[in-house]
Formats: sequence, structure tokens, C-alpha cells
Amino acid sequence: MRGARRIVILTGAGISAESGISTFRDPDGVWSRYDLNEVATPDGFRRNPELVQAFYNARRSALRKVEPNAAHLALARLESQMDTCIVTQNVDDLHERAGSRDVLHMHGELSGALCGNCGHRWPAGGDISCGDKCPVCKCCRVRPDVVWFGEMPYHTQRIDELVAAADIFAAIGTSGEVSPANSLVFDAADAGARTIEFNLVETIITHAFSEARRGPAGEIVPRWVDELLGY
Ligand code: BV8
Repeated sequence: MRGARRIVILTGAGISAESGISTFRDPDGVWSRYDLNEVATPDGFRRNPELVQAFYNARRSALRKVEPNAAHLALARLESQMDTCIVTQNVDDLHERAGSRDVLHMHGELSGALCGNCGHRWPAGGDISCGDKCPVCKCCRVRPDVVWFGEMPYHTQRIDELVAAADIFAAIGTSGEVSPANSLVFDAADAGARTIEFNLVETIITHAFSEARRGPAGEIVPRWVDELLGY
């Protein structure tokens, strides 16, 4: 039997829903208001950079008005007492603001800027605009440091290593619609981990989990953390 239990937690937009951040594929979600091909692909950015910058600037300012919820706080409490790593598809900073330290943003972060010319990455601070200059190469091809469709997610090797060594793999608030994030549960199950899905509803990857817990993350995740910590 391995040592202390290693827990890997994949989070999606649903964990931030109760904080007031829109999910993507719920009926009133982001993709019901925007065409992802226009605002979350390199071609979309090439075609209309102003639209894309405005899309992410609006999400950046919305994020400043919300707080982490009980699910984010419970995961930070878990990490303070057990070997826990969060792999998030979210580009918000609510896990960090809840106190989590070991967070891998596989789709990048709203708080980051990326130079489309030299690849330099830096904290954006406020809004990003098309006229901004890269602090390194001085080129004006600054974009949000997020992973668009068709681009390689960040931290893939580290994530694969963590999942292969996990004793428990949990997915919280994700529809399982996006790859390669949606394949991690299969890798975890193949490696012998216990797998648990936390969602309001059944998803297209529910069948891959050994257990499913239904309800709002803000309620069912703190309960699960209490169980794990023996409260
Ligand atoms: C890659 C970042 C390869 C920025 C995002 C056909 C054509 C082209 C591409 C593809 C294709 N088929 C597959 C692909 C690959 C593609 C993909 O998966 N497309 C999908 C749409 C079919 N994937 C990629 O392109 C990825 N890259 O494959 O690279 C490669 C290899 C080598 C070299 C180069 C490249 C990159 C994917 C990353 C895209 N970027 N976002 C941004 O945020 O704007 S993804 C986008 O979806 C969001 O970031 C989001 O995080 C992510 C996943 O969505 P979820 O988080 O799951 O959110 P969703 O709304 O879907 O679901 C919310 C869930 O929460 C629901 O289930 C709901 O029931 C639940 N919920 C709601 N409220 C609550 C709740 N649960 C609990 N409590 C609540 N209160």
C-alpha cells in the first residue's frame, strides 16, 4: 500500500458557478452568448483581436467582483492536511484566493499575459489591449495567457505524472466535454485510483467514475472533505 493518500482534483467551471462566474455549457452559459470559434481560438484572435481582448477583459473585471465559495475553501483546507493537487480547467484565481497553493492551470489564467511573438508570459494586472507592448521583445502581439482550442494545454507532463500516482481522483464541476482534460479520469482509473465525480447532473464521463455525488459543489465538496479528514 502506498504512503499517504495522494489526491488529484480536476475542477471545471461548475466549481466557480456558486461564486457567480458563468459556466460555459449550461443553458445560460458563456458559449450561449459567444461563439467559441470567435473568442477562444487563435483564428478568432487573428480575425478580430479587439473582440477577443474585450471578451477576456470583461471576464477579468467580473472576476474582481466575486469571491471563492465553500467548495474552493474546502479544497484549500484539504490541501493543508493531505497530499492534494488541483488541476483546473478554469482560468479564474478563486482556488488561489481560497488558499490553495498547488494549483495547475491547464488552460492558463485570466491574470496572465502572453506575447504572441516571443512567448514571454507575465502577470497582466489589469486589462490587455492590442496596443500593449511585450516587456521583452517590445512587439505589439500581446494576448491573454489562456489556452485556446487547438492549442496545447499547459503542464500536461506533470498532470500525467500526478494522475498516474493518484490514490484518489476527483472531478468537480466539469461537463467532460473538453479534451484532454476529459481523459484524465480514464488514466486515473487505469492506474488504480478511486474516482469520484461531483456534479449537479450526469455527464458524458460519469460512466468512468467509481462513484458520483450529485448536488451543488458548495454543499457536497465540504462534506466530502470532512469525511476525508475524519470530522
Ligand atoms: C488540444 C480556456 C491538442 C480559455 C478553454 C474538433 C475540432 C477542433 C478541436 C477539437 C475537436 N474535437 C476535440 C477537439 C480538441 C479540443 C476540444 O476538446 N474541443 C471540444 C469543444 C470538443 N481541445 C483542445 O483544443 C485542447 N487542446 O486538444 O490540443 C494539441 C496537441 C498538440 C499540439 C497542439 C494542440 C485545448 C482545450 C482548451 C480550450 N480552452 N478555455 C477560456 O476559459 O476562455 S476550454 C473551456 O471549456 C473552458 O476553459 C472550460 O474550462 C472548459 C471545460 O468546460 P467545463 O469547465 O467543464 O465547463 P462546462 O460549462 O462545460 O461544464 C460545467 C459543469 O459544471 C456542468 O457539467 C454543470 O452541470 C456543472 N455545474 C454547474 N454548476 C454547478 C456544477 N457542478 C457542481 N456545482 C455547481 N454549482
